[in-house]
Amino acid sequence: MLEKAITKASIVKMILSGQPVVPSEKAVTVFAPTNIALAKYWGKRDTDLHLPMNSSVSLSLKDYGCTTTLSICEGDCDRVILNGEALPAEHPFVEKASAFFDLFRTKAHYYFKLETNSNIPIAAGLASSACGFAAVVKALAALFQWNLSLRELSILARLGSGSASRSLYDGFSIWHKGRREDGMDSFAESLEVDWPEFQIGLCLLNKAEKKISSREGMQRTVETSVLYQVWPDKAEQDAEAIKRAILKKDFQTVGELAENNALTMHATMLAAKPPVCYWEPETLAILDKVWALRKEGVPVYATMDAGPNVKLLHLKKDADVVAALL
Ligand code: 2P0
Repeated sequence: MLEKAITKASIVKMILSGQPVVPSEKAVTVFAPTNIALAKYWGKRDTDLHLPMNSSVSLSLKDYGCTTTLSICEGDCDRVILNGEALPAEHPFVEKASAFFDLFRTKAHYYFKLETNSNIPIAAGLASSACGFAAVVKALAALFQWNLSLRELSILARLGSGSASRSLYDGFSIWHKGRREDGMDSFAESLEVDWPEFQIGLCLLNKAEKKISSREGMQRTVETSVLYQVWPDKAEQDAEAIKRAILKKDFQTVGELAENNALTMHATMLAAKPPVCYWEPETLAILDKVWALRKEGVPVYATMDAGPNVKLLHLKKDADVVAALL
């Protein structure tokens, strides 16, 4: 079998060419926010490089995410401490982190100690992998003092987890799907909009880890859902329209498009074989309440990711009404 010419390792090598290979700092601490997609990323055209079928748009949550301390480890393997608990080497989280670190081990074979504290539940559809990998990339860049652009850092974060490309930024960002085979044009950038009135309320129904990972759910949808055929074009149009509405600060248009985009994504999952369903009865109950509130004239919209929890899009002035709903 022919070996793939473009790999994660070859992309990292290209981006890090000429950058320091010896750490400058003993330990660094960084924060990366989690992000909620308003136009969703669902489906890959390249599963190895995490190249998406469509562009996506998100808003980072200012106070929610991962605080990560990274240092060089004296031992003979990577160590991961998650929310104060040292994880065993065979833990899937450690294996995932180590596989990512492998891409960055240069001449000297460093091992890393990764201490992460996350104030959001892990793997519950709250983009924990997005802020996790974004934080690791930010920390590596600080540890080695790489002189890289945000665009390059976004590409590196994408290699860990697609949605991590967007967690490099505060506020609104767009992840361009790109067209190149090597993914060098598939990165996120800030939309540079200051819109503090736009808020996201989190309706936490279940903190448990999801039964089907996004990665698996996404792939199964791409491969088996007849409804997925309409997704890439619709999602691309939604991302562009949502971006334009954000730039105009047109809340109603953003809300309507974002809710419809999320419901369409879940419809594609339901048509997968076997079905991918992240909802629970309470998810639908909250949606009913959102729609009733809208009928009463309150502009509130819902979005859901790879989990049962509902995120409510609303304006700051309606925060009390929305909080009462939760
Ligand atoms: C998003 N999700 O745009 C969409 C909406 C979930 C639903 O990005 O395989 O954890 O690591 O690239 O980034 C979750 O997918 O998947 C996700 P990988 P990731 O936020």
